Amino acid sequence: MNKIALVTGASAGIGEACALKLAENGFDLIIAGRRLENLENLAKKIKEKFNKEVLSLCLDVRNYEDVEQTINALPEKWKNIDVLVNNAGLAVGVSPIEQGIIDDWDRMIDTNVKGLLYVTRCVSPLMTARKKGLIVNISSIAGKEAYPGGNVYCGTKHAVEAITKGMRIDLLPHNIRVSSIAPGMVETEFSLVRFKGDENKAEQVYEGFIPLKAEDIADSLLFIATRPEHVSINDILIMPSAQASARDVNRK
Ligand code: NDP
Ligand code: 8X3
Repeated sequence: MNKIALVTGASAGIGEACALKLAENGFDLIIAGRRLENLENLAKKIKEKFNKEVLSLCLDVRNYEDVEQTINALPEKWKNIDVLVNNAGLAVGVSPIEQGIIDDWDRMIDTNVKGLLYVTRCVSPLMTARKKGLIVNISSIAGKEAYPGGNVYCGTKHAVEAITKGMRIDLLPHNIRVSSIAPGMVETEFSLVRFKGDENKAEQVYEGFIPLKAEDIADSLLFIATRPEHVSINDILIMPSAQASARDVNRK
């Protein structure tokens, strides 16, 4: 069996690109997300293009019972997960804090923080038992800075940064490497989700400059995943050339 990678949020954007990149480079894939149809299309593509084995998991990372049951029910050979990519996540809304929408806050905190923890809680014991593994958390420039209307989303990604550091310390005796990738603006479904389906608002986010592509993040992931075992890439901050900070974008 080849090395195995589990990618959460593989039904779109960065997660989908990461799954494709890992399959192209020899990994068998467990792909997870809520939209099963997207996952099945991706699985078909991976099998046809790269001749790799794929397991699709219809999974909402916010539901701990489902996460636990799904990971426990993996066929034995699929439990040998070498790389976990904690990618599932979202921003919802840009309201200032005093007008914040509680349901938006809950969705972000439950997905970006608790979901990442739930998946890690269930997968990391499989890694500690084998004394090997790599966990890559997808953070954000929003994990390093705050910006107007970013309040809770930035809070969740700051949490991802802190949790990543804590995970690295706890998993050190078990020979498990923990990395984070913090992207600036990447053109995916991210802004469409943030603006609740408003295509005009979503398109405006990427107007007048060249944003990152999901494949750019997949390249960073592949770099991390293909270092020799004595090398840990702890942190990658990757931005479009036209972006200098969360708030500074050079638009033409
Ligand atoms: P997309 O909206 O394109 O993809 C998000 C993915 O997360 C989808 O596959 C979605 O799948 C999955 N997801 C969302 N909620 C859940 C859930 N409850 N359970 C399982 N899966 C879920 O956005 P991106 O690809 O851009 O985002 C991926 C990650 O990258 C996120 O963590 C995001 O915060 C981060 N990021 C994005 C940046 C950007 O500019 N795009 C920049 C920095 C970081 P489904 O809906 O099928 O469940
Ligand atoms: C996504 C990038 O700048 O919208 O994490 O926070 S940003």
